[in-house]
Order: sequence, then C-alpha cells, then structure tokens
Amino acid sequence: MKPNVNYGLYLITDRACLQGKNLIETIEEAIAGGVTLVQLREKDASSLAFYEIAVQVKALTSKYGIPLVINDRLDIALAVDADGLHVGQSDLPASVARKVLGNHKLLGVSTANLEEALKAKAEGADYIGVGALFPTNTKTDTRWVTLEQLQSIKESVNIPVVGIGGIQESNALAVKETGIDGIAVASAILAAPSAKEAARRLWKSFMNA
Ligand code: TZP
Ligand code: MG
Repeated sequence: MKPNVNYGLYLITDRACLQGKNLIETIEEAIAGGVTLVQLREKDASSLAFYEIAVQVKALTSKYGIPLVINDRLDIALAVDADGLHVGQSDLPASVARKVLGNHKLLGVSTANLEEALKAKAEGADYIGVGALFPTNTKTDTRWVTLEQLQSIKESVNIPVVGIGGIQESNALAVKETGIDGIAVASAILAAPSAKEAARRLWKSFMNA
C-alpha cells in the first residue's frame, strides 16, 4: 500500500559523506533525530551490493515505520519491496516507472523547472524533488533553482515538493518560507559529527519554525 508520507525531513544517502562511518548506523541515528523518509542512493555499487544494502536499510526503515525510496533502480526497489522509487531526468521515464510500479508505490522525480515538474505530475509522480538550491559537493552535475523559482513551482504543481541541494540549518528556514513540503538533505546530516543531532536541528528549523 502507498504509505501516507511526511516529506518534512527527507534523508538522501551518499557514501562519500560518511567519512568511514557505517551507513546503517548513521541512518539509524538520523531517524532517531527525526528523519521522516529515507532515499537509498548508491551511485557506484554493483547490483549485488546495492541489493544487499537495500535489504538492510529496508529492515531498518520498517522497524521505525518510515518509508524507503530507492534511487534510480526500479529492479532493486521491487526486489526489496521498498515503498517507492526516485528517478531523475536521465533515468527511466516516470511514466514507465509508474506503469511497472503500479499505483501502490511512491514515485518521486527530480526536476529543475516548472515544465519538468508538470510533466512529472502528469506521468504519475507522487512528489517532486526540486534543486539544486544551494552550492553542494554531493552532486556536481547540478542545475540551479532559486528560492523564487522553487516557490513558483510549488504554487503551480499540486503534489508535494521537496527542496534539495546544499540545505543546512542556516538556510532551512528560508527554504521553508517558500511553502514547500520538505527538505532533502545528504551531507548536512551524514557528514555531521552526530547525525542524530544534525537531523534534530534541521527538523526543528524546518518543521517547528
Ligand atoms: N540532487 C540535487 S542536489 C543533490 C542531489 C542528489 C545533493 C544533495 O546533497 P546535499 O549534501 O544535501 O547538498
Ligand atoms: Mg537518478
């Protein structure tokens, strides 16, 4: 069944941010700090490695009752019975992903302008990610979206919108003021000395403002 999703504090995993820390332990800490949704994003893993880590992350998110979305890989999302899939503009088309996933799984699409946002919705996206909003080392091939553009996309597309790219405690309030539904964060949580504390502070900045 498609879960009822709180998009407020959306954790995106990235091994490069971990600086040797254990991925599963760090995700668990982040969940303890208030993360509401996890996207497993493995850019360099073999299919076997991605599958094996996805099984572990699924067990963890199920334990805490939090949805798990798999980045890029429809096969892995289905194989581990994840709650959904997230695709970018160069991945499997959203319409195809929706057809294979059926209507009971979440589908998210990365977008950087209104045209892409409306197309994603028309093709069956449950939510869109919009960015990059601020400078980030986590993804280098980014397109830029201003907070004004983000607000205008949110006002024009009536599905949940999650902001992404360089979001941290210092800018979370400005992002919230655009009226969007959540913040997607990798480094500000995963690379922090305490993922739990970093998530807790972001949660307060965005959800409690
Ligand atoms: N897509 C656009 S920016 C980005 C992705 C995956 C990276 C987000 O990571 P961070 O560390 O929160 O900037
Ligand atoms: Mg992708």
